[in-house]
Parts: sequence; structure tokens; C-alpha cells
Amino acid sequence: MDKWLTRRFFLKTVGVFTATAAIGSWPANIFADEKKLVRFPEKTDLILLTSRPPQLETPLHYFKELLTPNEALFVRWHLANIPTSVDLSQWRLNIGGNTDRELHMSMDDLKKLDKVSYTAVIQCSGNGRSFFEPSIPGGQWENGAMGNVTWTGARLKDILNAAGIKAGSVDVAFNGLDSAPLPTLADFVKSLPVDKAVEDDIIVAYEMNGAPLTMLNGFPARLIVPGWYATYWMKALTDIKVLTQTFEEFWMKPAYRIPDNACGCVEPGTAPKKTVPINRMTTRSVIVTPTQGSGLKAKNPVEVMGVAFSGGYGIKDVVVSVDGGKTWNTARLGRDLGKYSWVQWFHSWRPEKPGKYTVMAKATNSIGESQPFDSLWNPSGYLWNKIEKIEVNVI
Ligand SMILES: Nc1nc2c(c(=O)[nH]1)N[C@H]1C(S)=C(S)[C@@H](COP(=O)(O)O)O[C@H]1N2
Ligand SMILES: [Mo]
Repeated sequence: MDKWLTRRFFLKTVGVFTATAAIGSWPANIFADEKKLVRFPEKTDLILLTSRPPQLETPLHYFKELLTPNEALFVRWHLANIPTSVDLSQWRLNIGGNTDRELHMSMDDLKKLDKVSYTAVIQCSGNGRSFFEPSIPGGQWENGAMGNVTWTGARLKDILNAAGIKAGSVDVAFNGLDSAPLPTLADFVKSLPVDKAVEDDIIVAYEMNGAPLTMLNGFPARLIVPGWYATYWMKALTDIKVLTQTFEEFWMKPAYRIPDNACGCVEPGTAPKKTVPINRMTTRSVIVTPTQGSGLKAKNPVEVMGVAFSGGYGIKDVVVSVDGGKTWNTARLGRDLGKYSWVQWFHSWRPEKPGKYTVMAKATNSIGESQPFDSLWNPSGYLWNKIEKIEVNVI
């Protein structure tokens, strides 16, 4: 693999070691047939999807917090060979391809560049996949393949400009320390169009919530493409290559593509005629409290609470219904941490009478994008943003 070269070329400068005591011992190789909690190094108890590669979901209750704690942030790797220890004295960020010069930046070099910090939602393309009907194969995530984190790092633009982007550049490709256990499986390499790559807000982050990245979330540095799905947020980043051609290897094509139309959807069970690489996140809201099926007491006040976000345009409003969508109330929004962050929303409710109630929430962003009442379907189970509905029992 690695047809686009750099890995072999740069191998000398990259230090990857197999499991060491550095981050402790790993749970055994388990494939979850029921959801249970497991604890990986530097992580708290998370919901297990698979252990090799690790795919761990954040329990919903963590989203009561505006920022997702590092130890609770979800984990998703595609390939079983992942870095479990990185020697920073050996690690380099290598930049090359269609550039004036080749760079091999150390962590110190990276930290000398202008330091940028903002809060952004990280969300897997397949977050919410388990809710699709008809069901779709792939990681059966509920709502926990997302989190809200303050990222700090250097602008990708500054790194690329230091190398000097030459005329005729089309795409920029990114590779990390993980690799495929079998030669038949493609290395995880992603790309962005060069015009996107030089946008101000894209950074190579070396901190999450003010601390170094956890190993499972991409230590020592990862790409942050705020507003876009996390498939582009290359973890354990080592190689950046500027290309004169469209990069169309496996993880860009056929993987991670959506129907090329306004809804990114097709008739359930059918295949799209034309696809494009997945990109900006859809607008959505998630109900955090009360939880599905919970029991409430009549005449007792309850705070309906959740989070809402969109692909980089901020949230204009969130409306909440406690009667299955017959009437809607505008929710109170919490602290604004910028257009890439989620916002918490609150609606104080006092159910008068016992019975079953259906609670719903619907967010709209600053450019009018909102959420559908009926699920939009695509064959990979991406872009989930159907209006959430939960049922509670008032006694
Ligand atoms: N090196 C590397 N980076 C990667 C991936 C991967 O498999 N390898 N998966 C991507 C996908 S699809 C997601 S959803 C996010 C998950 O980031 P997290 O594990 O920090 O939550 O990492 C992205 N970056
Ligand atoms: Mo993902």
C-alpha cells in the first residue's frame, strides 16, 4: 500500500513502538454482541463496539457537560495496528510532494508556529447509524460518536506555506502512524482539496482541553477540520503530501462518500448514481435529559436538556416539544463557545398529568439548515440528523 509513497520514504524519522507499559494493558480482543463498558488506557469506562481496532462510544450522560472530558471522548480507529506509544524525540511531521521544499518538523518546531485554540464538535460520519431503518451495516453507534473539545495547535495553512505550495496543486493527503494488519486492507489515508486545506481554521492540534492528546485520540498531533466529519481529522499525523492529482484511494473512494444531491440521500435500499466525498456536518440536536423511558413525577419540574450543533454555522435556535410535535417551545441556549462548538439548550417543563409523553427537539443553524421529521437514508448510514424523539412516563 502507500502508493502515494511518503511512508517508506520517511520511515527513518518516525518512531512507532508496539505496546509498552507506557499506557498500560489492553482489554482482550472482544467483539461486542451486547453493549458493555470497557476501560482502555487513559480512558474512563466507555461503551465497547470493537476492541481491535478500538471503537468506543461515549455514554450519553457525559453530554450534560459543555466540554467532553478527554477520558470520555469516543474512540474510532479503522485498522488494528495502532500506535500505543510514540517517542516524541523521534516523531516528525513530514511535509512534501508538490512543495518548494520538504519539511520534517519536530513537536518543538510545530509549537513555534502561531498557536490557535477553539472549541469544535468532533463527530464520526456514522454517529447515529444504529437508528436508520432499514438498518445499515457498520459500527452501530447511537449518539455517542461525538464530543465537544477545545483544540489547540498550529494552522495547517502556516505549515503548508512553510513548505511552499507549488502551482498545479489539487489535493493534500494526510497519513498517520496506524497501519493495516493485512496487505489487502488499504492504509488509512485521507485528503482535502487544496483550497479547503488552506482555510484559516484547519489546524494540526497537539492539545485537547489543554492537555496533550490521549494516545487513542491521536497523540501526538492530529488534524482538526472544524465543521466537517471526523473522518478527515487524521490522528497520530505524520505525513502531509501536496498532490497534483485528485487523491482517490480506498478511504476517499469508494469509502466515505455520500449521494451527490442536496439531501445526501436516496430511496432506502437503493444506490446513488453519483457520489461525492462526505464533508460538512448536518445540523442536529440530541436530547440528553430526561433519558428514553425514564419515569417522571406529575407536577414536578424537570429540565429538558440537550446539545445542538451544525457544520460550522452556529445554532440560531432550538425548539422543544413535549407533546409529540403538536406544540413547540423555544429553548434557552447556554454559553456560546463559537460556531464550531455545540451549544447546550434547556427547557423547563412541569408535566401536569400522568401519562406517556413524547419529547422532541429540533435545531436550526444560522443559515437556516435544520432537521428532518423523517429520516433521510443513504447506503453508508452517514449524516444522521432526524429529529430525536424520546418517550417518558409521568406518574
Ligand atoms: N490515523 C487515523 N486517524 C483517524 C482515523 C483512523 O482510523 N486512523 N479515523 C477517523 C475517523 S472515521 C474518526 S470518526 C475519528 C475518530 O477520532 P477519535 O478516535 O479521536 O474520536 O478519527 C479519524 N482519524
Ligand atoms: Mo468516523
